[in-house]
Amino acid sequence: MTSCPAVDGRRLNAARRLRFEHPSLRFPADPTTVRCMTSPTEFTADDAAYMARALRLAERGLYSTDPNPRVGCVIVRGGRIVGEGWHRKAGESHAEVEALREAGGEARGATAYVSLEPCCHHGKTPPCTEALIQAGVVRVVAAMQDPNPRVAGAGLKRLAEAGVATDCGLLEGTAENLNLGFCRRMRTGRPLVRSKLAMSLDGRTALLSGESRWITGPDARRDAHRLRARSSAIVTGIETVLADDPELTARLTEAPGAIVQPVRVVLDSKLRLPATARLVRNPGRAVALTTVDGASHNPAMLEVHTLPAAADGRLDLAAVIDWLGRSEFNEVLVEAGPTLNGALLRGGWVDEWIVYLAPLVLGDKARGLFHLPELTRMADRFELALKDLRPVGKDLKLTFGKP
Ligand code: AOF
Ligand code: ZN
Repeated sequence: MTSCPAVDGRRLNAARRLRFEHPSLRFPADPTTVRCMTSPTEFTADDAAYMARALRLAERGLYSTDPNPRVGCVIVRGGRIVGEGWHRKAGESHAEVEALREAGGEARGATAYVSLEPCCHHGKTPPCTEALIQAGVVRVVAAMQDPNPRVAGAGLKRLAEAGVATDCGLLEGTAENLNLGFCRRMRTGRPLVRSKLAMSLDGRTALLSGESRWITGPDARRDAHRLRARSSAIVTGIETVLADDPELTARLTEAPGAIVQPVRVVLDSKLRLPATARLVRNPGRAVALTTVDGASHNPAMLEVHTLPAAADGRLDLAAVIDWLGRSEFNEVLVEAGPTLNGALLRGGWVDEWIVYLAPLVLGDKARGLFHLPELTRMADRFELALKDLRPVGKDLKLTFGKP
């Protein structure tokens, strides 16, 4: 695999001008993980516009493709779009197949723009490479290589061997950002982990009583539901469940398509999760991760997985993150209290900290975001890097990542 060669300034600018803006796509891609295969290509402004369209189509699968990536495809012949498609749901047709279906006979001699390298393996569906070759497509432009080891360049290779011209790396960063979690899992076996927090102007998250609801306004809460909807799983701690009894479902009125509800995962080392908890009673999958023997301590017949304990008796977070990856979760959202967030910060397990800052003051008795009792010296402080900042209604949304 060779690294992606830089596109020259003029062509890159055309691509940049056409880069669409979407709040979920602003997080910069990790440049060390962006790869493509082919040599520099004369990408034109038209190429960039069609790829931008393919990326927009891909985005329609934001809430529904799990564990698959979001992928869009545009088929163009004679300067005209003859077919469009996107991947809606795992097990259903891939973006290319959808677009080819719409293009019909007009795919012969056409160029296909795909936001991810076409697959060449038999998964739940047959390989897209063969569908493109059979349809008579003469050129395939991919935004990025598929990080799935079963594809990883072999899709473009297969196309090239069949005489199809292939190019890769157009709007690559945007494509990568759309599937950061999928890419992370394919490359490392672990998911992308986000933690969502809400705090007052004085950095407090809840009153001492534990009362923490409604710190932020309706816009921020709607935004948080979007975060839930795009996540494969929501992770919380047993203390939060016992205190707040959250539902942990994604409730959105403006979703572009169906929402595949995230799996609710409770870190519950002693298996105290009551069968009456709302996140258990509600439809959909709920899982307790515990350190005790799940079979003998499980009168409520919950889905329980037993994982190793850390030295402090709580769940070993490395084992938890590995389990989340093995469960094919791409994006994991943590919605938890200061204890779990403190442990996650301490261990460096979170990739994105999303903090909604509400313009209110909760006072000295209220709790902070992170429980880190061992932190007493300035030298031991944790530092984060601000990645994004925007108002959401009356609140401010801050996104932090690793420095
Ligand atoms: C594409 N186009 O639209 C998508 C691709 O089990 P399957 O058959 O659905 O295959 C899933 C894998 O295919 C997934 O892990 C990723 O590598 C690729 N996804 N590929 O050509 C698409 N969604
Ligand atoms: Zn495919």
